[in-house]
Parts: sequence; C-alpha cells; structure tokens
Amino acid sequence: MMKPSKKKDLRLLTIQDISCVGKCSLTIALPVISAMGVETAILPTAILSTHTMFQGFTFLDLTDQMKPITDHWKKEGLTFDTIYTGYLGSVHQMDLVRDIASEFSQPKRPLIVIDPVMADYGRLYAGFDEAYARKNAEYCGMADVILPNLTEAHFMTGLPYRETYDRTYVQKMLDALLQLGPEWAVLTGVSFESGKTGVMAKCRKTGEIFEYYLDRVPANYHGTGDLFASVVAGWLTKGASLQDSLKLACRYTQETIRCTYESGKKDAYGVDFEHTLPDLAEEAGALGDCRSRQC
Ligand code: PXL
Repeated sequence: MMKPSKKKDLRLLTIQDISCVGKCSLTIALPVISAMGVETAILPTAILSTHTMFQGFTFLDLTDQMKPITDHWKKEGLTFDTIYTGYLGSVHQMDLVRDIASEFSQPKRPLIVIDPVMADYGRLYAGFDEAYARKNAEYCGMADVILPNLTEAHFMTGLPYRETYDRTYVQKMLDALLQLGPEWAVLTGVSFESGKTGVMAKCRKTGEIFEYYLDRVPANYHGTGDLFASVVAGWLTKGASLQDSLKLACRYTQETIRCTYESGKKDAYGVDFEHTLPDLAEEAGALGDCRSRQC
C-alpha cells in the first residue's frame, strides 16, 4: 500500500452539480477531497434544491457561467493536477468540459477522471435519455479513468443490462467500455457472490485486470457512488496507483456505509461520511501535514 504523499499544492477541479440537500455530488466531493489534503476547486454545473430522487426539486442551469468562470481562472494562471467530473446537466456541458480540459492542458495535462453519473438499477435518472447516454459514451473517451456502474455501462455500450451475470459478461462490458477510449475502465458495484461487492477494472494498454471485493453491507444509500469516485480521484491526485486508489476507496466507502447502517439509518437519504472523514484525512496523511507544521 502506498505511503501518503506529502507533496503540497495539489489542486483538483471537480465539475458537477450542487444539490443543496441530499448528500451527493459537490456536497460530497468538496469536503471529502479537501479532507484528503487536496485543494478542491469547484465548477458547479447547476443548483438543485435537492437531488433528483426527491419530488418537486428546483433546477437552475449554470451552463452560461461555466466559460466566464474558467476564462477568469485562465487569466489568473491557474492549473489543475486532476479534473474530475460527475453529474453533468446536459450534453452541451460535456462539450464545455472537453474545451476546459484542453484549455488547461498546459504545462501538464491534468489527469481526467469521469464518473458518468446518469443511471442505476437498470434505469436512467430523471431528465436523462438515450441521446444523453450516447453522448456520455463519447465523452468518456477522453478520460484516463472512467467509473460507471453496470447500468451506466449498459446505456453507454448498448450491451444488455443484467441483474445476474458472470465474469464473461463483466469482461465483455469492460472491453466495450475500453473501446470508447479511456485508459482504464472501472466497473463499480460488481458482485459474483451474494454478500460481496466491489470493482472490476481493465487497462486498455496492458490488458491488466484488477478486481477487489469486500463484504456487502445490506443497505442502499444514495450518494455512495459519488463518495467512492471522490476518494478515488483524491488518491489518484496524491499519486497512488489506480489499484491502491480503488482498494482504499472501496474500504472507505464500505466503512462509511457500515457506520451509517449501524446508526440505524434505513432510508436511502445518504451516508454519514461526516463521521468517517477524520479517518480518511488521517489515512491520506492530511492531518500529519498539519501537525508537522505545528499549526
Ligand atoms: O448521486 C448522483 C447524483 C448527483 N446529482 C444529482 C442527482 C444524482 C442522483 O440521483 O440527482 C442532481
């Protein structure tokens, strides 16, 4: 397992919505990645009163603000080690993000992590359609790492969605995802054994397969995909290998779900990451940085 890097001044840009209430997207990414000791710049794509699982949510599209905001950053000479995107409100925003990634590709191209948030349990989220999924497939082609669940992979590759499956199915899905162009495809929520869940990943260049599974906590909380992706993006930015990043993110996500479950919360509202964040900060070496500075 890697030793946490003490390198200073790492900066990640995350682009996704602000769901004001509901513990997902930016209300997870910002605290979690910051707690890992990585400066987290945000580019909000929309403001919603809640995430889209609530009834009657409000939605303010911020597409028009995205370019002026990044133009200002450009003038300020800002650079990013990583660009991590989650829920994007429209296909147009994917084109904008592609432009932003190329604008900020000097002096060093940032690592691109894409979580193509749009679906789960075999269905697209409210507001998305097949055209959005097709565009997401094309958009994922520019990533170093993509992190879809099996439903999102189904909508992007056109391969059938299955609730029960075997290794051949998952490997075919990974190959189809790699054909879209990313360096690594990571499928989340993979389970070949009841009571276990984890990830299976494949590298386009080397063909290497990496898998990691842990005991499944018997509850489904909203926002766990965003938590997992944020921790993966944080560790990658700190210089961890993809394999270590996935392991650490699986363990942290499982621990947070376990904590939430044991506190008696049975609904799908969100996970209590606030209680496990100090452990993540410690593991990431972020507390150590501060102590050694005696602040
Ligand atoms: O957790 C993913 C997510 C992010 N943002 C919004 C969502 C969802 C999932 O439903 O609705 C607005």
